[in-house]
Order: sequence, then C-alpha cells, then structure tokens
Amino acid sequence: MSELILHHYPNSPFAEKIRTIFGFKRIAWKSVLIPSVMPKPDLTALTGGYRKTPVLQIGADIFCDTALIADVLEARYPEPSLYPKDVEALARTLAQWADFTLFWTAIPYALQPQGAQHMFASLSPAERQAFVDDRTAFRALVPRLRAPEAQHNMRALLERIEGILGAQSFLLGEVPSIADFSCYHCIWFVAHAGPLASLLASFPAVTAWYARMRAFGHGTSEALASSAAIDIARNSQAIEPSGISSDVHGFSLGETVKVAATDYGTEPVTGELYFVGPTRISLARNDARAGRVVVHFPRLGFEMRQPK
Ligand SMILES: N[C@@H](CCC(=O)N[C@@H](CS)C(=O)NCC(=O)O)C(=O)O
Repeated sequence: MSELILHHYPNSPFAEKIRTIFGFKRIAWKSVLIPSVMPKPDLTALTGGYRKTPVLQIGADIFCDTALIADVLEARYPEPSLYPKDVEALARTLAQWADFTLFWTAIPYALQPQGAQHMFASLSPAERQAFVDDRTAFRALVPRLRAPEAQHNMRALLERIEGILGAQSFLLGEVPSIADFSCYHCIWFVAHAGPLASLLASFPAVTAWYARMRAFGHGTSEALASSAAIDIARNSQAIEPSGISSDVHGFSLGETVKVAATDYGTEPVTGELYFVGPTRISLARNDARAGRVVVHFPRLGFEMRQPK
C-alpha cells in the first residue's frame, strides 16, 4: 500500500483535523511542510492550482479538501470509524456546519489583536503583512464578522456545543464521529489564541471533551521533503477508479474541464475528466515536475465548468 503524505503546516486548523484523525486511527504518515501563504510551487505542482491546506497525496493521487480526505482515510482504515452507522448523516451534517460556520467564527474570534499578537509573535512585520494580504484575497467571498459579533457568536456557538455534549463523551454519543474532528479543529485554534483562549474555561463539558480529542495525538509521522513528494508522484501511477458513475452535467470522460471550490480559495484546477461519482470528481493532469497525476475533489462545495 502506498504511503500517506500530508502536505500541511503546523498551525493550520484543517490540517489539525486530519492529524487528529491520523491519531484516532493510529495511522503512520509522511509529513511535508508547505508555506502558509502563496506561492506554494511544490504543492501546486501536484494539485494544479488548488492551494488550500491540507492536501493528501497517495502516490500520484492527490486529494483536496478534508471532507474527501476523511472519506479516503475511512476507506483505507475502517476501524475505528469516523461515521458510526446510526448517526452517519447527522455526523456529516454537523461536520459541514463546523467546517464553515464554526470555523469562520473561530478565525475572527482568535485573530482579534490579542490573539494575533500571541500567534504571530515569531513573524516579522513584513511576514505579518504578507499573511494579512494573502488571507484578505483568499477569503474575499466569506462574510467578515467584526470583533463584537465574533465575540458574541463564539460564545453562543460554544454554549450550543456544551449543550450537545451534556454528559456524553463525544458530540453524538459515547464514540467519536467526524463531527467531533470538525468541531475540534476550530476550538483548537481558539485554544491557541493566547489570552483569548480563556473563554473556553467557562465551558466544562467542552473543556473535558477537548482533552479527550487532544489525547488521540497525531499518529506517527516522518518528515519528507516536498521535492521527494513530487518524485514519488512522478514515479507512481494513479490507482483511484476512472470512469463515470454519476450525473456529470453533460461532460464526457477525457474532456478538459475546470474544477474550483465555490466558497473561498477558488483557484481552479484544469484537467481531463477522469472519474465522476456521486461524491467525487477527479481530473487527470500532466505536470512538468510531477508527471501524470490525478487530482480528486469532493462534489459538495466544488463546481465543474468548461475552461474559458
Ligand atoms: N474546505 C477545506 C478548507 C481548508 C482551509 O480553509 N484551510 C485553510 C487553512 S486551515 C487554508 O487553506 N488557508 C490558506 C492556506 O493555507 O493557504 C477543507 O476542508 O480542506
């Protein structure tokens, strides 16, 4: 079985979601550290333009978005499951809420001046400005919460999570589900916001649950250079399925199409349509450095168009 390679950086919340799933499933993985702002030439050699963090690589198969990455990990390592049978639909729905609504509340809450000062203490003024400029363009389509709303909403959403947890160990019962990992990475970011993290102390059930989630750890990882990851892609063949098993809005296999996220970070990827299923779109593309790779996206949250 080809090794799992995660392209990520330490303070990315969505990367923390996947690292914690690695811990939960006790997975061994390779760690490629990527820049937190554009340009990311070694990452986009693999993805063809997608720039969000994290990305999972398995040989010449490149998986974008943590919703899809979680599905891929579940298929390879079914136990323990991220989708307990009786609550799967609810878990996926709660995860989707957390990955957008909770995330885009936690970010402006944690990046208020006292939080940003703490998190970016090691950056030079020029690096801080580069980060602000990068993220302003990146999240241009997301409504921006001002500080008073971020403070109010963060507390209100934590109250709801506290209520959902009650006396349970995890959000949907006594075993974890994808909903826990999606809520966890947002709260993890708040927990790293220096003085602003003290808000969490008002929520004892959230605090106890946070400690249980954190205890999963990150599995075992070994560092890998980004150039070595590109070599692995070039020397591998895509193994994920090809063909069409689902409605594809009139596009045919092999046709050149463009796929992009519909929410933010909408840099498109152009390639030949390689596979379409009910939950996934895959494009094959040739890269000067990475060779022939197949880039996979979830269908929810992405759109496919003719390239102009
Ligand atoms: N829907 C995406 C969201 C990923 C996301 O927003 N990641 C943030 C980092 S936590 C990001 O890409 N920030 C800009 C960057 O890393 O370049 C997913 O589930 O993977």
